[in-house]
Amino acid sequence: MPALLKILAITLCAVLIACGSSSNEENEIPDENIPAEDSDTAMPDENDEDSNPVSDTDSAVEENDEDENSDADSPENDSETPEEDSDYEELQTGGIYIFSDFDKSGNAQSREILGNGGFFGFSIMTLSDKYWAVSAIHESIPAFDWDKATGKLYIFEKEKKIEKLEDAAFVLNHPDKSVNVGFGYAATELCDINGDGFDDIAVSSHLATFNNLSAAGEIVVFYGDASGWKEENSSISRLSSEYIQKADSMSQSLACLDYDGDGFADIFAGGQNAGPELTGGGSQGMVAFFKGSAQGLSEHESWVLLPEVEEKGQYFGSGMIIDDLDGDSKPDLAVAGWGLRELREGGYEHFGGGIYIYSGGTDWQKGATHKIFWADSSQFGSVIKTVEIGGKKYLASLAPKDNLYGTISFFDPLENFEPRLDLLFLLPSYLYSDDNKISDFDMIKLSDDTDLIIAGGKNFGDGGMIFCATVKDGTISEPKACKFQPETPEGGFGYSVKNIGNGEIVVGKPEYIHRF
Ligand SMILES: [Ca+2]
Ligand SMILES: [Ca+2]
Ligand SMILES: [Ca+2]
Repeated sequence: MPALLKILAITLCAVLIACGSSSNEENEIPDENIPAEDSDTAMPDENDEDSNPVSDTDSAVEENDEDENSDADSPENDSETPEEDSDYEELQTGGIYIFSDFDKSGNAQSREILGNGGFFGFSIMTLSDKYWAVSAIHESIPAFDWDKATGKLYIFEKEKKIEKLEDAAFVLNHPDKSVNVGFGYAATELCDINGDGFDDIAVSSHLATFNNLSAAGEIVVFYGDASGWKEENSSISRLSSEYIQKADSMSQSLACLDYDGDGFADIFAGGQNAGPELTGGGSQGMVAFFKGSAQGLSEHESWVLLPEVEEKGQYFGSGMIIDDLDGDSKPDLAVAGWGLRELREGGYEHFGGGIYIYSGGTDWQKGATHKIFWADSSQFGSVIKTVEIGGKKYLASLAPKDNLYGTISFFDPLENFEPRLDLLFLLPSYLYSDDNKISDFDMIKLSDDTDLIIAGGKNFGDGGMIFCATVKDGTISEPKACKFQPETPEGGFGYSVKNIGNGEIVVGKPEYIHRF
């Protein structure tokens, strides 16, 4: 371990946005890595002058930096970091746990992989049948130098037993080495955007600045060739001057599909603060369509999708899925907005968040074919996924402010997206303080008649926790702490949860601080 590595213990919040900036929205933002639309400084607030990572690790991790005027990113400040105990070093490595070999009763083997800083484990995604990926959205070159945090995306092969970071097949950076752009917050599955027969990948940089527009966001596309992906073979796309604004957060959600059928995969990108400026300020959130061609992804959007209700604070585009939900072999689009309003007679009565579904085979620009809403103010749609229960596909959604700790609900595409209320994932109410919220979830098949739901949150317990419930023959068990998790989870364990599609569940602990 190089001797000069700095000790860093900063919350995700402190690093990636100006958390202290106040928002006038009735809802607080569930994802601390998205800028508030009305924030003056949507750019990341570097470092944390007040935290003392060496003397009190726990409180340093818990602590939020409310001080927007901190200039702690200066070299002078960096060198002031106290080394009170020379016997060990602490590094905010981040990390993941990989759980494998699930048996019928829900036991599993585990292995831990530490990152190289920058909140490794923040996002976990599948890219194809062959690849999956983990982002460290604030990793730097060199490592642990927060002034040079370009973010990294680690791409792993599913067939390989991953034991360490160096097992990555590819490691990608922002091609311009732009710092603090949220690189790797999301990525598309592999698809061929320029039609050359090699898979390409679109990666978000939703906090990227364009001109003076901080956190406007941009899409980075890496074009594959016979040797894979590299920064030299990439392009950047962003919203045109018609739409681009500060804090759009464009590309926080991404999906690819050859929508117009010309043989070149196209990209759908969402930004929860994007969209035309409304009377009185703010935007609805927006999804933008970027066209693929032999030259690569178009620089600007061709058209956009907006929600029906013209009100700000709907965060349309905060999440997105393209998948054949209803099994008719045509891809469907699901767009979530965690403040989405429902249009009802007599006014906007409902603003709990929602999901718009655009069915395959219809013109998506004409509007959604189905809309799903949930409890008022529940921030429904904060995370959406497709899952399988008993071999049948469901659309699943997290509502972090529903009940005490959040709920996960399941919707049947073959029944008009009606909820399966009998499968609602709801934690028992007596366990934790009510600032603990589920932040992510996924499912894995244990046997032909049993599936396991796994949901996590970084604030449960002392360092995060994951909870498990089985669904057996259509009946859900009471959720309990998963028995295969570490005895004393640390570092925001459970912040991200992903079934990577090879029989393994990967759980992130992006805030983890390792003691050497
Ligand atoms: Ca290609
Ligand atoms: Ca196309
Ligand atoms: Ca379909």
